[in-house]
Amino acid sequence: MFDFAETGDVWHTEYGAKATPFDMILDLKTINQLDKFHYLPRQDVGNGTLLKGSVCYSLDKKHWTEAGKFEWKRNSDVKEFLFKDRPDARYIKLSVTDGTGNYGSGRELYVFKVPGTESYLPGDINNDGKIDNNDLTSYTNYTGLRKGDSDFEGYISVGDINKNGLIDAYDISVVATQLEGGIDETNASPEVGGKLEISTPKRHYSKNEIIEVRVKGIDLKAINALSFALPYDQQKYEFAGVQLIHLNEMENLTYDRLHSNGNKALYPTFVNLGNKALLDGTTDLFILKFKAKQNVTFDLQIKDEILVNQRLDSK
Ligand SMILES: [Ca+2]
Ligand SMILES: [Ca+2]
Repeated sequence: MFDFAETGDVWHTEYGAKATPFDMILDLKTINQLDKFHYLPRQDVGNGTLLKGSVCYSLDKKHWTEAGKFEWKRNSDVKEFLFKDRPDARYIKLSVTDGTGNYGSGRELYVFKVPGTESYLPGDINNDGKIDNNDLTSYTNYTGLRKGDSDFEGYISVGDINKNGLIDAYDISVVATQLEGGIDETNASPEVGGKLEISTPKRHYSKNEIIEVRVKGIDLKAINALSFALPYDQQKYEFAGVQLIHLNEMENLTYDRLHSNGNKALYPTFVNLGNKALLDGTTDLFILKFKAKQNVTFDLQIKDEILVNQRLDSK
């Protein structure tokens, strides 16, 4: 169990320490359509033989869905757990409430995907079985693409890893955190916090004036990537560029997108590739420039803001 050795060894929780209740999380490394798993107890069904608990699954290790409970007899028979709904998942969690002697143990745990289905690597948007710069390039072109856009359905929607109907800094971070040597997850801060604010020096602008929209981070904590949407009326505004102020080495993936329904939105998007300095504290980040196409009262508002840390926690 948990060492990828096929057979011949035994996993056991720490001796002399009451383990139950405890959670075991299996990372399948790819997304699979789950069929069932087999739990092989110790031959002697000694301490730690799993007896009772529940099973959950997840795509992102944060949002869990319960698949059911198990209650197994204490014998050496192979125990089978069926995923009735055959869900797609990367993570499986066994929440063990009862194990022999209050321990956990086992020989093997085999997970079966639905026969004939393909494993899918999160972020592998060009579907070549690996994560590299080609996936980043694809994501760069899809930044801000939404459910409802004509090219969203199909394989791009699979790239919407946090399933919010939008290709955003979270989805891109899944790839970006694996590039340039990746990040050291053990050192990555568990924090993620703060918010973004926009402001302009004044409210009313005449035709052809440049509107400078200052984007400020407030109380940022360990931010490794950020994005938001700024929907705008193209009769009134024309996007004219970004001036960077304080984004360290973040990659600028900002996209000025025309949606299939004719609406426009700017998607300011900044993502660290690999292990780079994080954004912390309260600071001006960048300035978005728009040209007023007529006399306007500035009325744009941030939507779909997402701040992501290196461990892919987001808010
Ligand atoms: Ca790929
Ligand atoms: Ca998304």
